[in-house]
Amino acid sequence: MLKWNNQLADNLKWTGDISNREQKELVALRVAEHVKDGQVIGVGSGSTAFLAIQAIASKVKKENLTVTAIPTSVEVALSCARAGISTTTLAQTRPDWGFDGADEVDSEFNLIKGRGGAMFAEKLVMASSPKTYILVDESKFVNRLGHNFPVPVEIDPRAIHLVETKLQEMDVSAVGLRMAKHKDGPVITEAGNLILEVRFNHIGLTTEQDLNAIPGVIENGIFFNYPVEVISN
Ligand code: ABF
Repeated sequence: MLKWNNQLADNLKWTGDISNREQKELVALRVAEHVKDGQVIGVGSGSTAFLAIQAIASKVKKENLTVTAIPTSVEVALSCARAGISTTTLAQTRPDWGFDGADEVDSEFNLIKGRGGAMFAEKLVMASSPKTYILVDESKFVNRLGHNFPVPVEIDPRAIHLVETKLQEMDVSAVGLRMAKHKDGPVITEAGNLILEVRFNHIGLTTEQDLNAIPGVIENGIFFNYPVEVISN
């Protein structure tokens, strides 16, 4: 179990801008209402999930509850530890339920996720949970997946040419390599992989599985037909 007992923790806070913060804080409070004593909760990434961790931590403290988190990234594990929530792993147990953010949500509650590059762990945790609350502000709703965001595809670096070639056989309009903020190198995931950003002309029923069938693809950011309940405002 990761325990945070270092003074540096006082400097740990969300460093990026949080867009639509007020709306996100409201959905964060709503997901905290679902927390019960003794539960194991899958914890997603992103700014909305970060705000939900704060809301849950405050409820846990106020009501003297015990909850355990299964975090979807090192950053999330640190946020949980900082908030006083202990963590475990999927290798040890499964979540009673989970929560996460999303980049796009369509009318059937299919999702695009992975702007933070953690979609592999996010999908593992979601697939292990009977239910995941998806916390979104209204800007995330789209008529069709792929409207605003490309699909992130995590690949083993050795497969970059193979995956690029295979993608050309799919209904794809553009492929790029996700670069670090200052464009001085590619983004490297926690597992040491690269992320391709793929624009599809159409995302259909089988696109998620078709992508994962390419050798070298670890996971992608399409979440089709998962047991989710959307919380928005
Ligand atoms: C994670 O955080 C990602 O899958 C998604 O890309 C992002 C959403 O972030 P935010 O809540 O900051 O909009 O859930």
